Amino acid sequence: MLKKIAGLGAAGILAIGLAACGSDNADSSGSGSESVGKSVKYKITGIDPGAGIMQATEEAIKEYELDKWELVSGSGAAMTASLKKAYDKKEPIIITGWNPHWMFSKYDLKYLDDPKGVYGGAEEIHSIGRLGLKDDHPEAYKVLQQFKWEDADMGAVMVDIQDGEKPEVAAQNWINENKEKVAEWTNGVNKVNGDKLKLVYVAWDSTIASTNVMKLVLEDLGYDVAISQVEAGPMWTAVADGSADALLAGWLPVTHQTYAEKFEGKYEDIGTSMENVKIGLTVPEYMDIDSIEDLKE
Ligand code: PBE
Repeated sequence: MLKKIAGLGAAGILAIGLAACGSDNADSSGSGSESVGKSVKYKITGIDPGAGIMQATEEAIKEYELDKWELVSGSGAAMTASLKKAYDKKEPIIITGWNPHWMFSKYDLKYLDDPKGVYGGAEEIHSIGRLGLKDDHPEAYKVLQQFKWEDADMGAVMVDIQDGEKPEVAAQNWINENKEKVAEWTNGVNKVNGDKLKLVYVAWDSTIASTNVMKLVLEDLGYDVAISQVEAGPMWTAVADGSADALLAGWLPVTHQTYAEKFEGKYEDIGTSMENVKIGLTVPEYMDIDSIEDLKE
């Protein structure tokens, strides 16, 4: 397959293109005689419209002047299905990726460099509670404050679910294998007697993992926990208006900045459950581009 063509004149490109690929000079690696943009029809495959990474990507399209490009929304599941389809055929694809995510262990992927810093740097995942949660449910509040784990922990739950396990079973498996970690979260926490709690979450694979684990940990302490799946905006709204007790996927400072600012003063930032998480445009390693700036060509 035709690889790098830098340095060749137009006639040379055409000749090689014809020789290598017949009359069809589409290059499936997203490089070579065709621009990356053309090879993916100027489409970035995104997720649900309310996700912070979608807002950041719209911003990136503006900042990098990717005038011909379009961000296509869908869902996390639809995006990973498209990724699998492209990857199996070594076709080019550009997606909105984040860590932790099982896709990085399943596929060889890379983030595109973001020299303008649109996607922020090292993000953190915050646990966000409604006002008054500390007074009403001090034991749950303390667990959320002590809740800290790492990429590999969440990754293990995600991979288990991806391999076909039910989320609550995958969560229980992780808890069984990580009793010391859970003991740190529940250190000094007293049992309760059936107090009701409601966690809201979005169907992002990472958040499905954390929410299912926390549900089981709180239930083990005697809480009666409901988890409710919503969109990103409604997730923040529910905590801000008190109709839910907490959310575990507050990605800050950049990813959910808009929500955090919109609801400032109406929620409590309880603590950070994970550091060094990341969002960004993501492509398979086999694609011959490295930077968002390469999308301009
Ligand atoms: N994510 C996963 C979310 C936060 C958690 C990166 C897809 C977002 O973009 O809002």
